[in-house]
Amino acid sequence: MSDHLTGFRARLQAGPTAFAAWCAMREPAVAETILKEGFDCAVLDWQHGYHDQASIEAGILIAQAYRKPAMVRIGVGDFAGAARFLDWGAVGIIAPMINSAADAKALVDFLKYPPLGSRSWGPMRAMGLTGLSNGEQLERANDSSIVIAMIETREGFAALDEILAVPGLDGVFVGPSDLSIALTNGATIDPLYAEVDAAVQLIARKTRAAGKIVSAFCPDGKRANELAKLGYTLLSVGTDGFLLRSAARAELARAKG
Ligand code: 3PY
Ligand code: MG
Repeated sequence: MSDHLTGFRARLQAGPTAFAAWCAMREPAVAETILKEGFDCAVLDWQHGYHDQASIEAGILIAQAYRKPAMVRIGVGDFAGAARFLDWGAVGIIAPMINSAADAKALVDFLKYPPLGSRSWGPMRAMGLTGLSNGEQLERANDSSIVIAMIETREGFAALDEILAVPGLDGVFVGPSDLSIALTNGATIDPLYAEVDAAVQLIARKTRAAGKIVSAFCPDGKRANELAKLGYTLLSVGTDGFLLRSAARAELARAKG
C-alpha cells in the first residue's frame, strides 16, 4: 500500500536517477500540475519558497494523491520543524547549510528514532498515509525516512568525508548557487561555475563510495541530464517558477510568430 513512501529511500540508493519537481509556490495545484508530467517526487522548498505550513501539508497530500513521495527542504537549523514535516508524511528532509559532522549528527538525532537518534514519536498523518500500525511504522521509519545534508559552504565541502561518515545520514544534496558564492568568497553566483563543477564531480565520487544518496539542485534539464550521467540519483529540474517562466516565454514567442 505504501511502497512509494516506505520504499523511496531504497529506490534512491539503487537508482535510476529520480527527478524531483522543485515546488516553491504555495498553491498545491502547481505541484500537482508539474508532478503529473512524470516527475518521481516533489521537493517542497520551505527555506526559500513561498510556503506556509498549510501549503506544506497540502503539498504532501497532493503528492500522495498521485502516489509520489514528497520531501521538504527545511530552513537553516530547523531540525525540530523537520521532524514535524516527517510526522505529516514527508518521506525525506533536505537540510541546508550543514557545515560539519556535528551539524549532521544533530540533524540525524532529530529525525531518526533510537538507536540512530532520538526522534520523538508522533507520526500521526504519516501513519494515515502509510496505513501501517504503530509497531510497523516504528520498525520501518529509520529505513524509510530520508535524511539529507546540503553541501553548499566551504566548511561543509571541506568536511565532506566526516559528514558522509555520520551514521543515519542517508546522503548529501549539493546547493550549487550557495557553493559558488562560498567558493568565490562572495564574488560570483553561478551554479555552473567551474570550481563548483569540480566539487560536484568529487562529491559524486565520494558519496557513491560511501554508499549514500548523492543528489543536487539543477537549474534546468540540461544540467540534470549531465549530473545523472555522473551517477547522481536525485536531481531537481529547475523550479516551478523556472518551468512556468520558460513555458510562458516559449509559447508567447510562438504566438508572436
Ligand atoms: C543552492 O544552490 O544554494 C540551493 O540551495 C539550491 O536551492
Ligand atoms: Mg542554498
